[in-house]
Amino acid sequence: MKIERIDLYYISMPLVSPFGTSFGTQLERDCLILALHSEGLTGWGECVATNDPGYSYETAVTAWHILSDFLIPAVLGKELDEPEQLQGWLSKVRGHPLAKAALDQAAWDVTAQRDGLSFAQKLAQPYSEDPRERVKVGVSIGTQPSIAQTMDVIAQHLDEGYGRIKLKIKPGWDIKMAWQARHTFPDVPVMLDANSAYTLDDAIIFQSMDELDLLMIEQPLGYEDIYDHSQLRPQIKTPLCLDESIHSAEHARYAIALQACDIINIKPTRVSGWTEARKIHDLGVAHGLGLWVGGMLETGVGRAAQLAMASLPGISLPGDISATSRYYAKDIATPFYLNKEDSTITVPTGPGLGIEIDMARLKEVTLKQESFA
Ligand code: OSB
Ligand code: MG
Repeated sequence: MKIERIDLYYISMPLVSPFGTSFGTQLERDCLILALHSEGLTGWGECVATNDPGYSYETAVTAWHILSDFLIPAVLGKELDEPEQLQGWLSKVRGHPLAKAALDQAAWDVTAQRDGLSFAQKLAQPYSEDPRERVKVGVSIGTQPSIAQTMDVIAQHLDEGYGRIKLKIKPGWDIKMAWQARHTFPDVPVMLDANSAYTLDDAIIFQSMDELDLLMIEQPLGYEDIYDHSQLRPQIKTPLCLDESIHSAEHARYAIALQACDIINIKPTRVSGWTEARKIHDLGVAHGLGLWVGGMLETGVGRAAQLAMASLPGISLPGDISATSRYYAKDIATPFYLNKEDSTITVPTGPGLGIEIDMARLKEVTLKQESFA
């Protein structure tokens, strides 16, 4: 499939409510949407780099620069047979995994469409098991103005049908809030995400949460750290999950060698895309790690590809893949709904991502558009 043309959209969408983390609070979300055209088909990708470099060094603006000046020129005109070829063409660019992942997603989508397969079916081809039809999901809840309000927000999401709650923590907003959540909702699976807000000296904070029977604590320490996590892990009972510091299958291998984590949050977008994410999936399965699929407030374009990843057989824990209405009143693609009875979302079965793009809505939220041919 010759890569004939790529369209890049810089979009900004209002969030239904502010999303607060240890690195800041977001009221609207910027990201890039990419359309890859080949032989009458269009593959879509979402670059989750956003307004600020709080989660990752990449922003929507740096990703625009890296994509338009380096990554897109490296792939335009190339013959794409299988999506696994793509990373080789991008390898002269160091880092910038979020920018690379947008192209990677579009390459998986367009080749899956050509093959008459869903994104999930194409990803699952090496495995003997079929991809799951529905995947378990939970909801990620940002920091709130008070503990009482946090309990209200949890109750509201439980009422909507979410069966797993993730709470963002930061220094000063941790033990009391987690204790209250555990005692208000004793039977609900609860996990915490620190987004790198602590150091090893804070081990006592995590030890004091040992008795809360938390599902896991996600990325308590440095955003590039693996070693200190390996030092913290034997000091606490709560399973330890890495997010930010795993950028590739190599990093996953280091984390496994150092016994730095029990669980990996696989965000394909954080590791340059689905080809690399699948390698991490396979390593995690081989070493008995817990695995789940994280999110970055994706639109339906990104959500569809997260769902495909979460449908793979080794994914063992609920993903951060909430329904469209969790973040957006009006999305740019077919909305996803929660199956209330089992806290799942149904994986699309149509060719590729299996979603319709609402082009009128996409244009409405686009701040800048450019085509490369
Ligand atoms: O650390 O998992 C994270 C959102 C933005 C940046 C980082 C993270 C998150 C989330 C939300 O936790 C996940 C989602 O619902 O998409
Ligand atoms: Mg996280």
